Amino acid sequence: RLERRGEALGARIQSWLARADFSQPPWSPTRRPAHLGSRAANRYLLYDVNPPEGFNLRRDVYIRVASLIKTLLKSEAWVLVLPPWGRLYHWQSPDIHQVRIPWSEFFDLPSLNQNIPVIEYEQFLAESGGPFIDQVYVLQSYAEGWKEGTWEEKIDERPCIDQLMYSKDKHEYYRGWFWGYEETRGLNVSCLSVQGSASIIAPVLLKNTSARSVMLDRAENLLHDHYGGRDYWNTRRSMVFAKHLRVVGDEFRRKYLHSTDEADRTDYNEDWTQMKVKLGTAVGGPYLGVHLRRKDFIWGHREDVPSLHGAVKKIRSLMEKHKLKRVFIATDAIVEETEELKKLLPEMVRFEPTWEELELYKDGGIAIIDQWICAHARYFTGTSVSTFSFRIHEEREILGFDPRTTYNRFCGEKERNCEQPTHWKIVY
Ligand code: GFB
Repeated sequence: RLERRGEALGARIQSWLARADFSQPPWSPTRRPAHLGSRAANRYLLYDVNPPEGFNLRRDVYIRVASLIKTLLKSEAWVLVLPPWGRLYHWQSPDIHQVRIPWSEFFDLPSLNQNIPVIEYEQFLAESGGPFIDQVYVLQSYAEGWKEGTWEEKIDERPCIDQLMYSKDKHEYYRGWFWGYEETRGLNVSCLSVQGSASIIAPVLLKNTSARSVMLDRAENLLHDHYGGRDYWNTRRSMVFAKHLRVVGDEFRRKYLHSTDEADRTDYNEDWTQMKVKLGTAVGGPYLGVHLRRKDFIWGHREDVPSLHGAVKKIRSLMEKHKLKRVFIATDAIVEETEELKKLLPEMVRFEPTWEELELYKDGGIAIIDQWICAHARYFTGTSVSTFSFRIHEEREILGFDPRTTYNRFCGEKERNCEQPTHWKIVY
């Protein structure tokens, strides 16, 4: 049965790929900006993030690196190599192969390519001549820290502060994690102390090195160029979820939550550049969407998370206030906790994948399906400081929801005055 599902999905993906027009990617040499002339072939930018960071912070780091690529493209033809997904701390489902996952399993590649030129790692291997990365820069902060009150943007080649996560093999190549691709080797590794936004590193890449492939490790050390600005939102909009995951989420909405795009006024345009909805026009499905982060947040963010009883009390009051009979809950709670939740809130609805579905979509895909369903709710409440909830906020902005139905969170048990997060506005 699993094989048949796999084949069906494979066939669907093949048919989307067949329909997509890759003959002229927006960044192909023939479409290069005239001022770049017909200069040498692409240079490749690769990156990775601190291993303990989760899926949704990594999605934010992509936005920062995309902004750097846009800066580089003003001078040279660079391509971003998408870092394969895997070995994430939170992806703990047993017996499922969760390394070297290409981006196309979670995101729509043609959509990403409409914003910046991107390729999968396997394509990089095929077209760059083998598993070699010419230069690895490990980004770090400054050993001396920064003096309060004197923030300045700077970048300098410095001795590595922490022990390098790369070691030399007998051929003098650097070996490291490299997203689970054991055969990949680095030719050169050095450390850069950086304090500033992503594009601060552009002059180093353009002038200080002629390496054709450059990897930035610990790329989360780069800040956003213009957080919440036009480029930020263009990149964020281009991160369209893979269609097969959206289809599963939509089917679930229709079947269990009486929610369809027509009735909810959440029409989706496959081409994100054409999707221009006004905030406040989306109505959303007749259910309350909830993201209840548990696991490591219970001890890691003790002040911010409610008890299960506290959460259910809040959920009931929101359902009453907004006259909603249904509630969809996305949560990473352990089985014992979900059992207790079900007892306290028997009407709750969850997306509970079969083992086959989990194997097919993986933990990342299930997280996306949960986010997609929460994003379509008439009213949403999430968990304070969870990037999982933040990404739902953004998805709802893109769909055209009134921010008042979006930026809400559970309060911690001891919080007296639980202020909701500041509203983010789309700035063009
Ligand atoms: O995505 P993420 O970085 O969000 O990590 P936070 C949480 C991971 O847990 C998700 C799973 O990527 C999912 O794999 N998860 C959490 C869920 N909630 C749900 C849910 O409702 N449904 C499903 N299907 N999966 C970060 C941590 O967590 O918080 C960092 O990753 C750090 O290490 C930071 O601790 C403060 O932002 O919630």
